[in-house]
Amino acid sequence: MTAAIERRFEAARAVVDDAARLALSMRPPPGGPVGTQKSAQDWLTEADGAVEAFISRRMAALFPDDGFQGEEEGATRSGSLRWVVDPIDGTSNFARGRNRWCVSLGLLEDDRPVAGIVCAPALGETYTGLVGKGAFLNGKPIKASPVNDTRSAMIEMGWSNRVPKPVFMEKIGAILDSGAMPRSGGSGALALTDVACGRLDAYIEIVINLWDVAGALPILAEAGAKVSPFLRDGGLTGGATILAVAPGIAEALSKAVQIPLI
Ligand code: LIP
Repeated sequence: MTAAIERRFEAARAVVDDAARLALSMRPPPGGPVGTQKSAQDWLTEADGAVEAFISRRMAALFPDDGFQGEEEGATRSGSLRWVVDPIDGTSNFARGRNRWCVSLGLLEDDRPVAGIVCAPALGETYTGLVGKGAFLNGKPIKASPVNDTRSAMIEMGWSNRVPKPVFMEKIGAILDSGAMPRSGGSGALALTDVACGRLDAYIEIVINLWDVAGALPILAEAGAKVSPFLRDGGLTGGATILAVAPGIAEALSKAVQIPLI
């Protein structure tokens, strides 16, 4: 791990903390959804744009030569070191005043994830990961769960209008047939970090985007989770499938849901 990346990681933690505080101050009160739909059930709030612009400004001031890509504005700067942000992951929850959402920021070096920060201020939790330096939740080391039987596993499956219903139903059916307990929480980034700390034993999403996962990928790797080759399979340039799973059930689940891990 280079000093340049470690310096960026430390600086980014402060930026994400401030961005998360801004997001929390803009969160709608509990109640019906406040925001607009970019497409069916794909929500957008004022905070998504405001938080992304905030992070972009701060990272540009700190590291003007770095690249920057966000969910809302796309790739606005290029560089061999590139920041990839989801300003509010779990916007459908955020829009209703729920707690399950986060600010997710990942650093890629030549398209390889090297550092990640996922901050859920309404939950009082921040996940961090730096390649070669471990994965942490609020500063405490984390690792994927020791579960080795899908019949005692808890598995989350992400939903979006990007996935045809028959495909979604087929995968949920395979999860149930494996004897696992299903979940769906509305934030891919928080589901992936839940796998990293063993609160979940696996997460599957058929079509998810780089900004949803860039922060969590280094955290998963450092926590010993097995992850399908999302970046190789098109995730660098568009939506792709992800399976992140505890090592003890990786082979069985990969076979059951037909998502290769290599
Ligand atoms: C969400 C992801 C979730 C997916 C949703 C959406 P957003 O991101 O976290 O996994 O199922 O469709 O993409 O829109 O809240 O940033």
